[in-house]
Amino acid sequence: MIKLDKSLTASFDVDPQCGFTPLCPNELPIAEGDLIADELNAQAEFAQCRVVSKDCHPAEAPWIANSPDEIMSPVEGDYPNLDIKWPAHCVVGTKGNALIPGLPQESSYDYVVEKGIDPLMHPYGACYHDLGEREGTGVIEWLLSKNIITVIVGGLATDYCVKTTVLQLCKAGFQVIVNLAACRGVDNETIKLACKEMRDAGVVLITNSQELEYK
Ligand code: VGL
Repeated sequence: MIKLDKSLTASFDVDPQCGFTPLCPNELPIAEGDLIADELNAQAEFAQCRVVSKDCHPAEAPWIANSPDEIMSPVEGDYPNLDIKWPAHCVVGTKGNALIPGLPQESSYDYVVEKGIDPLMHPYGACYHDLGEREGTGVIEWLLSKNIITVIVGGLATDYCVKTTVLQLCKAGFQVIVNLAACRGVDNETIKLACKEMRDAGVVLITNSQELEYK
């Protein structure tokens, strides 16, 4: 069991958006991505505040794959803030951008991170707008202003945006707990690697929120 002081703990929902679920099969559907809301809500019970990040992408960008064979191929040209191509997803104003069913209204969150609107950047982590981690989104500063020590993280996808956000939070000095029942990932092999990378960085991985208790 992990004992948490609620007044020092935040809950962080990383990109829990329809565009990463089977509800939007033409975007980046992650198996069971739409089934994490209950665990995200459960982990939030242990936190004094709740943050959500959202991919807020434009409909057109150099990183958008125009055909299935382009997916995950490198982005050509001199774009330091774009790495590989993905199908269009989570476009602002579309269903893919919406939070998955079962979560609170966006306006009920204490802090909302919107990332990825600049077509020349495709960030994974929620703490920086760019892959070079120079331009902060403000969430680290906001968490510090709330005296947060521990952050419980869940969301989509374990092996991309969750992993990157978690490592950024670690680097910023927070104690990070990843709730695996509140996460789903793209690929089993990269999920395994992501878990190892997070553990090596000092992150505590839990199976589900029942491993949490109040101090
Ligand atoms: C994500 C791949 C591409 C994620 C975002 O949210 O994990 N993965 N864009």
